[in-house]
Amino acid sequence: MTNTDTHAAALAETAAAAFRSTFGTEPEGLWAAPGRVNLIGEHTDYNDGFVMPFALPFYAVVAASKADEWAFHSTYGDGATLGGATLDGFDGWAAYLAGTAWALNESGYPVGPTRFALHSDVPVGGGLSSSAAIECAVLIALADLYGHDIDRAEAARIAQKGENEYVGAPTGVLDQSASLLCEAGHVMFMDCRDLSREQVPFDLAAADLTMLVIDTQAPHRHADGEYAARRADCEEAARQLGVPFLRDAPKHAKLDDERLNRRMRHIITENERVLQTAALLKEGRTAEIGGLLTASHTSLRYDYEVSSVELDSAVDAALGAGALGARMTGGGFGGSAIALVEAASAQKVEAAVVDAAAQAGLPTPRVFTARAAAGAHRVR
Ligand code: GAF
Repeated sequence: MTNTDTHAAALAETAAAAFRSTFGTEPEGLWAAPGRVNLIGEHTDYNDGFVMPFALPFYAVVAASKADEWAFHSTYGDGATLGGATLDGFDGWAAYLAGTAWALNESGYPVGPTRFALHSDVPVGGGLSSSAAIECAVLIALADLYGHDIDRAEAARIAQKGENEYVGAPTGVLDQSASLLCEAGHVMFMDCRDLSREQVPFDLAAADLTMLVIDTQAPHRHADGEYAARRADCEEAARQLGVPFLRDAPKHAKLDDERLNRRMRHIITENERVLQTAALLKEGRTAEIGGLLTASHTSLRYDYEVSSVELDSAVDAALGAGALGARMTGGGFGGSAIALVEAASAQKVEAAVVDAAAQAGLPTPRVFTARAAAGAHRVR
């Protein structure tokens, strides 16, 4: 299986056309980076724990050329082209581009003014990593244009630095690693302590299985503040235990504070579930991971408290209609859920999820079938 994608190539031609009409010249190259689903291992990344994402065939693509000034054009939003002599002061979507260039400079990989046209079909706000996809497309474009050969794991840390320090979102390294390091047809088991990883074959069709992605279409609510609060809880729990990260907490650790105890329990049990999921997949026992996915959701819902009424509706309806397992994926507070289903019951599960949302007066979810796609790559 090659690490290229015809869909990414088609999207990249749209970025190239936008580049030509905005700047009046051909771009020097086209680069693509995907969104992701995290199969399991949620909120473990900033606890030095385990994650298991795969790339989705939705991509952020950039057409880019070296230039005299920075210039950022996007096919979404108001169609404006933003830019200037320096990288200071960008916000909204442009901050993901400027912040990545800033982080490269800060990390000892100097890059100069560049023109970009950005196009993306990663659903914005869907919890499928639309921002990291932009960062990673920009990062590999700048590395190529300015002649830097950067190890992909280090590149993920650099993209994360841009998001943490320029954009100001205190996220972990899951999304950037997924976008840069995942391979087509595989799910990636990764240890966030050292970014060591293993590509595990993930051929659902061969097992007569389907994975549905259910984008609840619900806006993220309080996502930024609550995410930071969960991080702070984990740091406080680790401090009280006297360990560097909750990854290091003993299995039966107990804290007096009831809330911190629940946060800690989620991280400890979630790391175990990732290890169990990886072991089952490596033995070809894919259908048996369903219970672990559902247990992950229960833990995120009650112990970690990052689910939402829309995500719970989707998960409950999927399980009620016979899904083998279902859970929210990504940061939570809206966004997307996944459901592992026998291929023959995919339509029934999809109908049940849509029906449950309608009954509860929730937005109509967008449901599609996941495929483990190629990670970030140069298109031409
Ligand atoms: C978001 C963050 F960006 C990731 O770093 C990760 O913490 C995830 O939420 C939860 O697993 O996607």
